Amino acid sequence: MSITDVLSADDIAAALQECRDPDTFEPQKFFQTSGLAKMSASQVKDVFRFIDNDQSGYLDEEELKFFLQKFESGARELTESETKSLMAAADNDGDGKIGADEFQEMVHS
Ligand SMILES: [Ca+2]
Ligand SMILES: [Ca+2]
Repeated sequence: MSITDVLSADDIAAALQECRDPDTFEPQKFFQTSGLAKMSASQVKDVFRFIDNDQSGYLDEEELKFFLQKFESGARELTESETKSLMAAADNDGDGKIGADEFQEMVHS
């Protein structure tokens, strides 16, 4: 799939603009502005599978680093502290990776 199949290109551009500078990425703000927060649980899980580069069923820190680039290939990488706080925001069971359910709960929290 292409991310613009499920999200508006304008909304993605606006969400990326808000976190253009390093260490300004705020997960909830991004999910709101991009429109992700308004999507159904099953749509959010489609997006999860799209972000899960190696199709492992989990997002690890290496994949989270490239989170923004899954929305727009020219976007920046997340910094180490942004990657860690995104992981912490979703990783409810503390296993160091984000499953589809954890991702969906974070988006809709
Ligand atoms: Ca993975
Ligand atoms: Ca987890």
